[in-house]
Amino acid sequence: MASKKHEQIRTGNSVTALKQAFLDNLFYVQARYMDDASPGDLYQALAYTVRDRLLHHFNNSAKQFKYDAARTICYFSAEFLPGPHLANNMINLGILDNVRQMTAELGINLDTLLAEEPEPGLGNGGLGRLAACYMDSLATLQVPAIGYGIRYEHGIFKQEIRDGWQVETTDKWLHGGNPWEIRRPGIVFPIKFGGHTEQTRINGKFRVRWTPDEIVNGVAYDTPVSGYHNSNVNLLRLWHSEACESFDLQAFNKGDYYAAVHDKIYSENISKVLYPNDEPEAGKELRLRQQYFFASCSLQDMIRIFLVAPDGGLQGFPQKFVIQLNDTHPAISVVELMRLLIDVHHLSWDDAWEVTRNSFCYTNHTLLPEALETWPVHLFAKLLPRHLELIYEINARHLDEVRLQFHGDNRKIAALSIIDESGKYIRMAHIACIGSSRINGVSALHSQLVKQTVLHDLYDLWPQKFVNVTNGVTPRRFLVLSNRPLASLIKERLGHEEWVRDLNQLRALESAAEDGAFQERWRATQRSARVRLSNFVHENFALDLDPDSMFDVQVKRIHEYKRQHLNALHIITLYNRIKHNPHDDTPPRTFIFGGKAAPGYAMAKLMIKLITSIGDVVNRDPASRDRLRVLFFPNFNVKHAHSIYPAADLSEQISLAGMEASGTGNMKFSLNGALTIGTLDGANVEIRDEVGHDNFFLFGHTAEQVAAIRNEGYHPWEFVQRNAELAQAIDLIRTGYFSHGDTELFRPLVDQLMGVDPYMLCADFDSYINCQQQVSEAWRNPDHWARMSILNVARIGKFSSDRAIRDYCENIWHIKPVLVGADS
Ligand code: 26Q
Repeated sequence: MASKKHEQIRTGNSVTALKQAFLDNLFYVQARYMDDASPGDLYQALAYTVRDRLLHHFNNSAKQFKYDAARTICYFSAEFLPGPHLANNMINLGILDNVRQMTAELGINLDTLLAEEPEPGLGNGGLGRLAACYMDSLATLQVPAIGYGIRYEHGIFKQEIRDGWQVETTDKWLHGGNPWEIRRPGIVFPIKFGGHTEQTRINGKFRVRWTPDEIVNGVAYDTPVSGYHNSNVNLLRLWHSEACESFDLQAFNKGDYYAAVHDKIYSENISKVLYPNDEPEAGKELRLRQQYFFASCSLQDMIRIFLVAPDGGLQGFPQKFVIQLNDTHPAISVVELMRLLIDVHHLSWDDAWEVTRNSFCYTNHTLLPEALETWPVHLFAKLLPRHLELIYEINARHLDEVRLQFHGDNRKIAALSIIDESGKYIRMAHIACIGSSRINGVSALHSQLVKQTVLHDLYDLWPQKFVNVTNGVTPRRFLVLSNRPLASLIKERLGHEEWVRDLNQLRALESAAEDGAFQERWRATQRSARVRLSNFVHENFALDLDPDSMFDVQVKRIHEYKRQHLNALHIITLYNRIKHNPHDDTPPRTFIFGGKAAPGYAMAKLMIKLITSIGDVVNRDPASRDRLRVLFFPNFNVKHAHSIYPAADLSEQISLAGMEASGTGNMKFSLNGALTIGTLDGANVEIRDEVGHDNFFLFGHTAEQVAAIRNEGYHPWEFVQRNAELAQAIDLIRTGYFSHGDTELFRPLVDQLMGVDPYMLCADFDSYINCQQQVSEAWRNPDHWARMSILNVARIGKFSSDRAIRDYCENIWHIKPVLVGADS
């Protein structure tokens, strides 16, 4: 270890030490002096400066977890959406103020520099962001954890809006270099694909040998994950696929140089790009390769770590590790662990199964039956022949157990089989459930519905396996980092910052809800966030927003079930009212939408076009332009989320009840003081119970009513006939008012609404519009609104990801914190 004095300069936290370290990094890493450095160089230099301050903690944590033989949670997720690292790490290290001073002294604007950081968009939305919030909380709660996933070279596509349509461009987040990752060339595992299996006998023992026709290497890239104001730094380990040299040498030796190059390119494809969700079947083979690739790398890595310990008999594996499967994307891990234990480490079937069953837990994130993953049997036969054999064996033993319990019930047996009724598909959720000791949904309502619907038969078989863990979000990123003015106001009022680590302490704000002077400051803070966002919008999208209007925001992936088009129908209704009655005095509103549509999801893309087209008319029409503004904010991502949530007054959480598993945006809005208009769906139910029914705008049919209406037969046009405003709004779209007279453009959308309306917009329209009317009435009374807003923040503590992680630790993982000392 370097001398103490050297360390003080290299990693000290005083302004002087930070400045020296920053200038050193600027020169020795970027080879730049201050006067020839670009903003990108300055960003890199600061990122390395901050990273240097994490590295001792990072290594100390690893060492301590090893010595303590600490039980570790391994979070397996095909997606992680951590957002920009720099500001978050500075907050966690407690050096933000000193860094701000240091950069100011050098004449650098820290915010410009922060804006340089590209974000790792290694996820689609909620599920990936949840994984990142959980990594944050695990480190903050000092729980030993490894996040395992894929280092996609291209994350979620970048969204541009051209002529009102979504256009996708490739994300190049690694282009300028990634200062947060550490490549580990020594941590590399071979991953096999294809080929055939043979049964052999070795020393009289029955063995299976899998001879692949392709091998790819997985190389580890490590990113430190810091905890808030402590010395624990956990590990996010992402796998990069590379060609396996010995394999392309075979081709090379045959003199086939081009075949070798082809193999290289082909192997490196695996971690090339993240798949958007809601994609149709096509191109799925690569997706299965990705899933197996990261599952196998991660399990081999865990076994390596486990076997380093002297008494590491693999039967003890579940005492050291617990694996959480983030949806079914990593579910192949169940089969892969069986293969590694039996074929490579020679455990008996029963021992291997005992280890496997006790190692895994599974989180379900969806109720949509079409979103449950299945893979064609023939694809498995081609890509993972050994796994197919193991699946048949696991299934045979499983069905024997089922037969005993549901004696003679053939429907049950068919429903519980890993192989679907046609015999052609493998059901990944079945594998996940059979291989796991606990299965959880992500909100109280969702966990209930999981048991009643998608996993009903599995619940009947093992009711004790099913639990709920309501999702949560990290207050570090979604309040402290992104809404400093509000965080400061809270700190001032409460006289401490303990709430950052213990969000229930926000309860103490309740007494401030009635305090007129405090309400005034609260409102000023919220207005300042609207001003900041308006400035950004003015500069970037050449649109002027009125920061004194109500900011009504819906940001999330674009999907029919999330019903952005219901929001659009409301805007049209307000517009029609203004057109019919110029004296209409509805308070001015700014409607902000954001979110990506899957590239292959035509209806979602048309919804974007509808919103931008409504904006084109409403923002231009002199009758409406001072009262209604519509913005589609392009490329909604974590970075943009930082400035959008704080500026929101109203949070739109309007999915059809029974469709949204939890939602996490709903929590982020409320944490920033927005009021919610929402259905009884996902975690909305619990948010409303926590913040108080009077402080939440509820509308719409319940999940139970939705099911009943479906049963009786739903006829959307009956609702249209009964509601003149709905008929008018739909008619305006249909007759081309928003499409320059083109009556074809939005036809698919209109036909869907009038014909099937699978997400029951027509049934909920009336209740939604009435509820929006109440929102407008409440907005007229600023004191009343501020009071509700303060109470929302005061009572949102439950939705911290710290609480969620505590739930997992206590009820599912049985893991305790391990405190890493500052100088250990
Ligand atoms: C599957 C197969 C092939 C390609 C892509 C996918 C895929 C990828 C991502 C399927 C689904 C996802 C992501 C799902 C997701 O984000 N679900 C959300 O999870 C949140 C966290 O629990 C919940 O709050 C949301 O309600 C839920 O929609």
